[in-house]
Amino acid sequence: MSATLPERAARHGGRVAIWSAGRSFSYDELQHAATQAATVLLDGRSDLAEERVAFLVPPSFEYVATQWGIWRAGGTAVPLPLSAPPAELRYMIEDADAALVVASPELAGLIRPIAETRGVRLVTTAELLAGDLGPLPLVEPRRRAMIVYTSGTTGRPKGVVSTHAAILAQVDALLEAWEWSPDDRALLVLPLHHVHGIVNVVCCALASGAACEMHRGFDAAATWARLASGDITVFMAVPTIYRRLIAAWEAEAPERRRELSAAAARLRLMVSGSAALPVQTLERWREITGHVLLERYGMTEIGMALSNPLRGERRAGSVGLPLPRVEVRLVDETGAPVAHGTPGELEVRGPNVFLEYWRRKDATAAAFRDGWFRTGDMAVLEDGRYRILGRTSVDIIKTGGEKVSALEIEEVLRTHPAVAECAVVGVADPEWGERVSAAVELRPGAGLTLEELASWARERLAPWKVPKALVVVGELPRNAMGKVTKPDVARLFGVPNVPRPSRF
Ligand code: MLC
Ligand code: AMP
Repeated sequence: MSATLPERAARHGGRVAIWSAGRSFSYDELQHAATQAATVLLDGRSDLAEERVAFLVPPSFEYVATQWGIWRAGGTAVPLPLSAPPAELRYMIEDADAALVVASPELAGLIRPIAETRGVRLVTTAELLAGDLGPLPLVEPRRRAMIVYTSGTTGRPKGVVSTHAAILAQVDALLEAWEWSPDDRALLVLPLHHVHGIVNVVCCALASGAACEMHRGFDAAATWARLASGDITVFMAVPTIYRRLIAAWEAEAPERRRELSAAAARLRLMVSGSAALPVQTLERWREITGHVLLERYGMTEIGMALSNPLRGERRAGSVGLPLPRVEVRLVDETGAPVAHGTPGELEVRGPNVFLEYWRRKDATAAAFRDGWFRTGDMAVLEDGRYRILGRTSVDIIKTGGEKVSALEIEEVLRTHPAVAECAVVGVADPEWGERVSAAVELRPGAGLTLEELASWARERLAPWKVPKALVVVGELPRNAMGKVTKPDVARLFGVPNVPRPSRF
């Protein structure tokens, strides 16, 4: 088995690897560009020896050339979210202890002050891809390959470290289960700071010799145009995106609708994940395209774990069965397996599981029980298929496929001069799944509107963490111990909180 993805893809040669910015790039061109990038990153050294290289590059040929360049040079790739404000970028660069920062030329200005204060080298993708070709190190599969930041119940986002072997295990499970082939052409509209876009779409396409068409972000009209082109065979998205595609289809004239539906029906595979797919969305999509969306379940720490079948019955509301070589179990609070039909916490084991939270030994230790990774998701096995019931923690919110920590947002909101105390909850929402909502107690004499709070928060937090609703209260609801009761906070927004199972 090859050590890293670029080595695995070496045999695809002259085939098209990437469509980006209106042109195609072959696997050979990608390998060449990655070798150039690696040589520039190495700057005369023989091996980056897992040094972290943070990169801020939109989805494009340059993104993959940078990622592969980092891997070929023996470094650890740290993809940064494009729309995060400088404060968050700085946090990730510092936490990862990045020794190098790469940015596309148009984004370099944003990140230069951070690189300068940290005294690290900043290289643009233009510089990376203008270099010579030098000798490259041999990279063992067990070495660290990537750090993806993820929010948790404790403090600031943590870096999830995956090895080359874990990434390829995640890829291989999907290649097998979803029957990827060199004839596939995947459409990427997802961001490339998460495993959904990075692993499931880009790495899978490139490991199988398929082509990946990369868009800078999601746009409903542009996506429909490409789905209608007949070129695309594989599409993956979060439920919020399917909802927007449905709305765009419904806004079309009847004849155009028929064209779009007929073209979409010809795709080989359409997948939904990263958040629960509402049954109404699944049903409507089936009416429009004939596709029963293949819903699967995953997490940054493990890649994908459960999936409905490619062939055979896809059950609405279910996430199917374990992927090849992935083991799962449901346990009670003591770690004892629960009976069929009884809810339990989902635990995962297998070659797909991450190595560690970056420089957080305690958090890593706490995330495992007897060698099993504790997902923090509750699930139940019903009629031989798994169904996800919700999180064990009320403080984890999923909005538009982005996981956010209520506690992290609260910590930031508490530094607002008008805020005395606050509580953040996820409120069920048809568009976003859950909507980040803040209840605040104000300081004496202070006033605060949602617009004021949101524009202040936008400078400090990624857009998906910015509250979309605000209520000002005299006092937050608390229990007898003085602890804020989140279900009561959610009720302040007039909509019941998404039903969550009690811990057990
Ligand atoms: C953007 N906004 C969001 C948001 N994304 N708010 C809440 N939740 C989100 N996810 C903000 C915008 O900044 C903007 O703020 C307002 O909401 C509306 O913006 P928009 O232009 O309509 O949003 P858009 O940029 O189109 O983004 C929506 C989206 C995007 C759904 C396309 O969020 C997205 O790509 N989500 C997918 C994330 C993903 O890949 N997750 C996978 C995680 S891995 P304002 O203030 O300007 O109005 C994982 C494991 C697994 O979960 O199983 O896959
Ligand atoms: P992340 O930590 O951003 O990787 O998000 C992973 C989380 O997304 C999981 O722990 C689940 O809570 C949620 N998730 C992913 N896929 C699904 C799904 N199909 N149904 C319900 N929740 C999901």
